Amino acid sequence: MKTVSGGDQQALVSRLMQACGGGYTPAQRRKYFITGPQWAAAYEGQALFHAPTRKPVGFEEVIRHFEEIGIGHWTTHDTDVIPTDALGTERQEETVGAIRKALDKHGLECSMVTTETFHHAVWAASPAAEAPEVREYAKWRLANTVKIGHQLGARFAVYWPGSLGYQVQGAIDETQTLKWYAEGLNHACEADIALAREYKRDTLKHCMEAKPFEPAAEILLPTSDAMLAFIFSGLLKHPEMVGLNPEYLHELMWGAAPRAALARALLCGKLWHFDINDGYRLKHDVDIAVGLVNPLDWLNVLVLLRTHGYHGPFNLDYKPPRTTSNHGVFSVSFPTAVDRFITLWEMAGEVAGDPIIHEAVAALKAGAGANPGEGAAALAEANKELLTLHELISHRIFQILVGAHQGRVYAV
Ligand code: GLT
Ligand code: MN
Ligand code: MN
Repeated sequence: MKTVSGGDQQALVSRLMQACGGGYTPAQRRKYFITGPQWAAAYEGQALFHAPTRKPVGFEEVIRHFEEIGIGHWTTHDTDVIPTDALGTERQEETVGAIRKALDKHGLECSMVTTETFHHAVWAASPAAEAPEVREYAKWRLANTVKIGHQLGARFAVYWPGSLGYQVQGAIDETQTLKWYAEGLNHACEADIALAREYKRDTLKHCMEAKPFEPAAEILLPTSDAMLAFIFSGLLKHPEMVGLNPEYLHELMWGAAPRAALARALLCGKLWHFDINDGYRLKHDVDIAVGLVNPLDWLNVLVLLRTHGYHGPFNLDYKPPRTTSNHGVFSVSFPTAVDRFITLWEMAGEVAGDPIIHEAVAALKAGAGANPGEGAAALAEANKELLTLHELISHRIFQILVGAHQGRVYAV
């Protein structure tokens, strides 16, 4: 193939995107409660061993591109859009005003706000640090984010305590640190109650997000299950205001089955928000876009969510790879992530309505009709042919994933 020089490269990418087909229109994409993070779109490709590969992108540009793509909701950290030293100043008010204008102009809504409590040096010992002034500052930051949330019309606030932990052992008291962390959340909820009254809005849904490691080596609330225990521990003054924002990859990172982790959150009535992405088990937080690594598992996750009435938000918390250009972030990365999600969601509807799966599940639930008093061996024998249906169901789900249920076969 002949070389592809500068100006021709975007044209090639566009032509091959067209050739891929299978895209949805912006109007179709907007029907889903999909949310696009400022930080994902503006991620420049940097990491501990990686220099940035993309140029900075501001919120106006992100919001404009989200409109073009058909992503109807936008999410942000406080410091994604307001520099730390401008928080609480006139510049914050100006920026919030400019964001509102941009959202209105492009027909987007801000659905979620979150406080950056991990990047700045002030959080070196976490927002629940020993120094009382750091904890006071953290409380102020959380309340300030809740205020920004009300000003922008958000319904959710997310808390990711990635720095709530330690690198070296024995330096902090875990029980005390968790109590201090609860004080921060309590402050955010109480500030929210007052602000909701002032802004004549409902209080936000406060959602905790777990990640098992990184950036702290050991994290005090490493899993969604640990967070459920924390929510119900008695430390929170308003446990009814606090739920979960699980992230698909963060559950995989500790070796969990994401679907089972989500099921536990659903059972507790705490699945309120969901960060969607993909990656590998027992590895670091690569934040690959949804469906590129584990499409079959993703399909099963969405079957669970569809059949239990969870319809979003689905927050595209992934990092466009550093090999993707600024142009590629909005022309390839975001639209294809959204389209894979929609495809998997619709397939999940096919799984949920599939007559073969229905009949198999019903038969399994009916059982063999044997007498429980006949003993273990007799019961096992009575049910053994029925149990082959487990594998048949799994095969059927695979068929739906690859379109074989619609007659897709290969000429062999
Ligand atoms: C950070 C983290 C994400 C969280 C964000 C919310 S920050 O990018 O890796 O998983 O959702 O604070
Ligand atoms: Mn996340
Ligand atoms: Mn992640």
